[in-house]
Amino acid sequence: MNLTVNLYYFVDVVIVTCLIIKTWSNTKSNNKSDIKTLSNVKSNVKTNVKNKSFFELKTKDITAASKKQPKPSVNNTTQSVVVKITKPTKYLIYLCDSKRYCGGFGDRQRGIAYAFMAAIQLDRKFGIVMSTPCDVRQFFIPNKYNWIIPESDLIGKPQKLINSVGLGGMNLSNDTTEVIYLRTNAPGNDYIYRRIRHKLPPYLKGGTTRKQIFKLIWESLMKPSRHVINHLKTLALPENMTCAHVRIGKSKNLPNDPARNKLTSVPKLWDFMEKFNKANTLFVATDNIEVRDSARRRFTKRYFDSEGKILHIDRQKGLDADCLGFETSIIDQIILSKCSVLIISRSSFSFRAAMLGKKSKDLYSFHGTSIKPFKLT
Ligand SMILES: Nc1nc2c(ncn2[C@@H]2O[C@H](COP(=O)(O)OP(=O)(O)OP(=O)(O)O)[C@@H](O)[C@H]2O)c(=O)[nH]1
Ligand SMILES: [Mg+2]
Repeated sequence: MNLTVNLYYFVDVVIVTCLIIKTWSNTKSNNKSDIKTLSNVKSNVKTNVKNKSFFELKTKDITAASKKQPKPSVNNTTQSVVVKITKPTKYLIYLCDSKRYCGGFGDRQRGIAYAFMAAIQLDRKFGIVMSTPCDVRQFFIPNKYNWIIPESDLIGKPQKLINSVGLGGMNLSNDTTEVIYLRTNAPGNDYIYRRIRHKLPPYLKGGTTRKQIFKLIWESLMKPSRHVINHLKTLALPENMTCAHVRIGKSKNLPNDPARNKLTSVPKLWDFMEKFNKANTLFVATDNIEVRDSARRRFTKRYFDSEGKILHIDRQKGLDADCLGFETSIIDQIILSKCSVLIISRSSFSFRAAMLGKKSKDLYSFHGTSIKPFKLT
C-alpha cells in the first residue's frame, strides 16, 4: 500500500516537473487552462497505476494534454516523457536448511508442493532452497518451472522467515514482505490447486485426484539430475518389479525415531511378496539394515536393492556420509515409484512414491501384521 502511494507520488512529481519546465520554456505564462491540463494528466496517471501491475506512462498521456497548451513560441525539445515503473517481484521460497527440523523426504515433498501452490495463489515467484543434509540440486534440477533463484535477486530485499513445520497451512494473503522464506510440511496442495485452476500454467492443468495433482506438481518442478540418472543406470532396473517399503523406525541404525513396523512381522511380508508373479524381480527399500540383510538372504537371485547408505535425512543429518544417505533415499523412492506391484508402509516416504507411480499399480499397505490392498484417492 505504502509502495503504491509512493509510486503515485513519484510519478506525479516527474510529470508535474516536466510540464512545468515545458510550460515555462514555451510560454512562460501560467494561465488557468495549464492548471486544468495538469490535473487531467495526474488523473490519467492514477488510473494507469490502479489498472496495471506494471505501467508505462505512454506518450499519448502527455501529448493529449499538450494539445490544449498554447503553441510553442521557442524550439520545443521535450515532446514526451516515458516513465516505466515495475512493481517489485515478490518471492515465496521453500526453505529446508540445517538450522531447524524440516522433516524427512516425504515431508519435504509435501511442503514443496504446498508452497508452490501458495506461491501461484499469491502471485509470488517460487524458489526452493534445500541445503540439508546437502544441496538437493545435486539430485533434482528444475523441470518446467525454474525454482532456482539467484541469491543476488534476494539480497537486500525486505524478508522474513516463517517456521511452520507441523503446523499445517497458513494464510499469507495479507503479507506484503517482498521475500518470504517458508519452512513447511503442510498438506493441502490439492486444496489450493482446486481453488486456483484458472491461474495454473498449461503444464499443471488437468489434475483431478490428490495423486494426479501431487504428481503433476512434483514432476513440473523436478527432474532427476544427470548424477541420479547415471546412478539408476548402474542398477539396470528390470521391467517388472514387486517392491516393498519397510519402515521400522527406532533401531540400532536409527535410534532417535519412533517405532513403526516390528521386525518380527517382516517374514510375513516376504511370504506375501513371493507369491506374486514369479517372473517379477523383487526390490526392498527400508530404513533398517537387518531388514535389508534378511531380504538378501531370503530372495537371493530374484532380489536387488539400492545398496546405499541408510539414514534418516533429517533426524540423522550431520552423520558421516549423510549426503550419500540423502542420495540413497532419493534412489529408493524413485525405484519404488516404478514398481508394478508396490507394498507401502505407513510412511509418507512410500505414500509419495505410490503417488508418483503409474495409475494401474497393484498397491498394498503393510502395517502391524497385516498386508491389505490400498487405494489412493
Ligand atoms: N534410503 C532409505 N531411506 C529411508 C527409507 N525409509 C525411510 N528412510 C529415511 O527416513 C526418512 C523418513 O521420513 P519421511 O520421508 O518424511 O517419511 P516418514 O516415514 O513419514 O517419516 P517421518 O517424517 O520421520 O515420520 C526418509 O526421508 C529417509 O531419510 C528407505 O526405504 N530407504
Ligand atoms: Mg514424514
